Amino acid sequence: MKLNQQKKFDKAQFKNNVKRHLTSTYVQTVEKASPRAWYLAMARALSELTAFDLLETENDIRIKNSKSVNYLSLEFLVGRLTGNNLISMGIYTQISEAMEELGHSLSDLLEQERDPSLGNGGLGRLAACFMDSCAAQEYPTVGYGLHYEYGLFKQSFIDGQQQESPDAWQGVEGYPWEIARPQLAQQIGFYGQVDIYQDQGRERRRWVPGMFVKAMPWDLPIVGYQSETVYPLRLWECQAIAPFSLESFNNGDYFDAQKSLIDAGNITKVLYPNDNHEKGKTLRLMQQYFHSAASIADMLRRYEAAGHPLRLLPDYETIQLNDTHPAIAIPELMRVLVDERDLSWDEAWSICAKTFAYTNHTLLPEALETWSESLIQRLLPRHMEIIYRINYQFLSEVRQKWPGDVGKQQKLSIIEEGVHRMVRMANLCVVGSYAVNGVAALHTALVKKDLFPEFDALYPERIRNVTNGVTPRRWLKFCNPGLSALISDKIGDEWTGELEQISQLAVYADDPAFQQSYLAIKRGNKQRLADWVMAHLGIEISTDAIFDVQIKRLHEYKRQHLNLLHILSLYHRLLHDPEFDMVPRVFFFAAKAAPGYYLAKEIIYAINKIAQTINNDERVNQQLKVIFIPDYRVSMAEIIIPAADVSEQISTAGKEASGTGNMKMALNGALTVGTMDGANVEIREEVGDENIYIFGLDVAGVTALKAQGYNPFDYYYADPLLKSSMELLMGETFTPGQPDKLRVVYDSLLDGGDPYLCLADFSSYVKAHEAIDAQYRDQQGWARKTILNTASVGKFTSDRSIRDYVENIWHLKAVHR
Ligand code: 26Q
Repeated sequence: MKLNQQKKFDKAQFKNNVKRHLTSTYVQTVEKASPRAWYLAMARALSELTAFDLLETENDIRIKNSKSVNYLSLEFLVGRLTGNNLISMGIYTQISEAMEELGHSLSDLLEQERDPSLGNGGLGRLAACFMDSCAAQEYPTVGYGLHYEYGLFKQSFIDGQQQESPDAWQGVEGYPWEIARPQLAQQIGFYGQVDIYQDQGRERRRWVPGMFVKAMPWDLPIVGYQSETVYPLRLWECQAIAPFSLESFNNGDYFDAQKSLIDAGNITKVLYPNDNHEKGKTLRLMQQYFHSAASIADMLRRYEAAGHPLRLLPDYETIQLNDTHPAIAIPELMRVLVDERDLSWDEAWSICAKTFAYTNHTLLPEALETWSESLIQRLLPRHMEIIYRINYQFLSEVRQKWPGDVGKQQKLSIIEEGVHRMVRMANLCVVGSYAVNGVAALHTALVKKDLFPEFDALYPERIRNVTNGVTPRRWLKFCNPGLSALISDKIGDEWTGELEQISQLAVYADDPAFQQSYLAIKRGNKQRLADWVMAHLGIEISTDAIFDVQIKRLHEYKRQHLNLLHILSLYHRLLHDPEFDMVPRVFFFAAKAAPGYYLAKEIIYAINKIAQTINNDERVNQQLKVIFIPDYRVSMAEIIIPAADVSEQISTAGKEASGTGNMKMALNGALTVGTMDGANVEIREEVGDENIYIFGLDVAGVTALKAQGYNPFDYYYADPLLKSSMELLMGETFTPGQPDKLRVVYDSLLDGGDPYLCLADFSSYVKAHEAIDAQYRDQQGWARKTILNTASVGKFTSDRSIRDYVENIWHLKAVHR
């Protein structure tokens, strides 16, 4: 790998470029420019440097003649680009000097960048880590996503209740890293009808859309770590084709003409804020089709320009579907091949079925996407016909495999029968893909056993595992410079490109000097977080406390309310048990709730009210504090994760597909308290049972308990600590003057049946935390465990995940520039 940027970097010229952007792009004088303007000018100048390599990569004839992956995702939660791209380009120090000479501190300027909030959570962040790893290892890649005007909402609190406000992430000045590609714009149709016509004696079909919009691409440069490779993350923005339709304008239908304008602007206006929940709105399906159609058209444009015949498409292009959100790409590619490129159905299907691969990210039934047949029929009439035909052929395969078994046909059919017929997008994906993967070993096993057992029988090799990973560049090197330097000092810096090397640290786990350095760095990171909390929330916390962290979207299955019950149990014991002694703890939460998810919002409210009371209760607040960090986002994670002592991964077994925060925190030396769920299972395998706190029911235990009939009251009455903790939720302890305001949470756990088994796992969870408390008192033993966590999680680099995709699914080769 080369360090080309470093070689060709010309500091004087760069400084001139920054000043040029400052004055001509952002129209501010060098003397009076704000820090934000300096950041913008700097980022623009850097973006220019990468644009050159982006074009070079794009035009590289070796890439045109190699196989590429097209990563289709409705979300890419990339995080701030500037700091990371500087590290990848290898010019962090040079730029820091250059900006210093211009009178600015680089780290201050980096704080000016807003997070591009183009994703909800895990799935979107995974896509971003994957782009980083593809670029670092130079596997030809194009990421395709949407250019939302408003990303995920910003979160604030009024009296503890979540408030949402729109996040115009680009700012008024525009986002300096993006590059407009108007030459690559596409036209996308909606609605209309299907025409049947004769062509040389053959009956053919053609979709005549009733409305068109323009898909305008914006490229974000994904810079390969220490390489000259820059791949595009191509984000489509929806625009109206023309200011308005002249014809309807002339007819006097001025308002109708404006309507197309308004509709078009709406399609990429805002990211849907649901996480692990589907809500079938027309506009969401329009987003999905808009994204798929533009991406398929762009892929074919590149492919055809390279001059290869269509029948060889699967040898040169593979399309990875990030969950079912881009599933409509399957019938779209069929439509283009059959209707527009004149291939026979069978030729087209044999191409399609070797091109698509699908990643499943959830087993939750409420998150599996279905769309009403009548909606698809209206919006995309030709696609509906194609789906019927795919299903017809598929069901004949099912009949061959299980003759006479109508039940199997009903269960596997892409169309769900009923009063309202629905299209099952997951079934469409499994039928239309050559590979289907789960995202952690346990998850994949459950996909085979519970979600798609018949598909697994019908297509035995199709379902496989690729365990998720995270990029060590952002999630260690960049966010934890102290620890990174310490590691590199001991084992060199190869680990940034090859995280498996980090296992060499294990020999230092018992070395007292190394332990001291390691703990000192952790304390420094905790101080950085404590300073943030003081500056932004005005709450004082001590770095002597254990920093206990749960940061993820708010969802019942993730059980933030189990964490809360544990906190209530500590509060109860501190107040009522004079013998009780605990190491001071600060519990950190950060979580956004989908705006329509009532119980999730009530849980946030409960955490906030409990935090307020406890933090102000002089009797306990030297030992116990609760901090809810508002507006969780990638840049906030970069501050919290390096400061974590304890990582809460406490979902009901079988519900969390993988988790990736668990990997980031273990890498940064936090000890996991977790269930046998998702990737926790593999983290335990790697770090060893002594270095992780596993508690609660496993999948078999959950299944057995549910089968026997779970009654939360059994646990409630049998465990006095649980009962006392729960009872704190009643009355007005945390909501003075407003009794029973937290009752919704209490009720969900008792009358509501506690669907995620919080009460069943409570006592085992409390015990795990007692063990953590005891271990923390022995700092040497703690240091050993935390060092061994860092040293043992090399497997969870996204570089390894991508190599797994390459070897087992994509079958493509790196092209080194
Ligand atoms: C669907 C339909 C309509 C609107 C929105 C959605 C939607 C959006 C986002 C549905 C689901 C998501 C996101 C899911 C997600 O983030 N899943 C997580 O994926 C991670 C990466 O594989 C895993 O680590 C997590 O376990 C999984 O929950």
